[in-house]
Amino acid sequence: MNKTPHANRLHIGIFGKRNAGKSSLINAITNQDIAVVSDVAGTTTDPVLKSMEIYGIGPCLFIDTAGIDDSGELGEKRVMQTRKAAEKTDIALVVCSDSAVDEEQEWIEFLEAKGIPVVVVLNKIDAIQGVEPLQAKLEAKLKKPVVAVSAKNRVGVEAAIEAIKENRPKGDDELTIVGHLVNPGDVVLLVMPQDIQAPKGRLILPQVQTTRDLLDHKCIVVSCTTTELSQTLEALSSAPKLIITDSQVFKEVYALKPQTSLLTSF
Ligand SMILES: Nc1nc2c(ncn2[C@@H]2O[C@H](COP(=O)(O)OP(=O)(O)OP(=O)(O)O)[C@@H](O)[C@H]2O)c(=O)[nH]1
Ligand SMILES: [Mg+2]
Repeated sequence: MNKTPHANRLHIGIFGKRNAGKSSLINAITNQDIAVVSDVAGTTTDPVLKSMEIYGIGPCLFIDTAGIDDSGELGEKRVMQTRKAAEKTDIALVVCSDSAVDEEQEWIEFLEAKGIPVVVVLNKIDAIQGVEPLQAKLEAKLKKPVVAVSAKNRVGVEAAIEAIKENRPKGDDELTIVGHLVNPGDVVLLVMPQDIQAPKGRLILPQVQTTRDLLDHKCIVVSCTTTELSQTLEALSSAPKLIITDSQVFKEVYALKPQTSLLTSF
């Protein structure tokens, strides 16, 4: 099991303030004392990775992180590291332990803006008076279901695992974006306008996911911007089987595309 490469594991990132019980929650979910737990705020400093097989989910990789509220020069560096960990996260667990969740709310927005599904956990319910009203209050504020757990007493852990299972991104088998349109060896051209609306320095998620999906289907993926379309078509020895582009430049691309090429949008 532990031979499963990192890339094929569901990467579960755990985020929350210092002392929220992030490391304890990993220990509770994995049923092992793998992460160091202590009542000293800032126990986990750098992201810590742990591979695990979870029944019903399969191979996972937990990413334990430093508190999102860490401060000072070193603290800020740790928060940067935590933000980097978010880049590798397939699904996030955001751990709260009381009613102050402004920072958690910001993180939920940050993660969701990256297309990362978020499961919110209210930890330490063994030490909270009136768990249900607090849970309801958090659900109303965060506009998301909140799973109540006690990592310490291993209560609610099954519900947290269930929430991960329900919210995780669909596996390759379930999620095929263009698989039904292509065959192995097909040349597929992605026309991606990198205009003012495109985010700086990266591609948007649908473009990345489509590329990945095509590569998984053994296609030959070629990409260009709208302005290089004619040049790109000339450079190819035959017309691409399929062209995928943004709906905003659909007309433009349609006018230039070889007759035999199919055209669709991201
Ligand atoms: N009562 C109670 N205490 C808990 C629970 N979970 C964690 N704790 C305690 O909270 C403290 C912090 O737990 P950690 O798991 O180290 O918290 P963390 O979020 O990883 O903290 P940092 O690594 O410092 O960011 C420890 O003293 C834990 O024993 C819980 O469910 N109930
Ligand atoms: Mg920790």
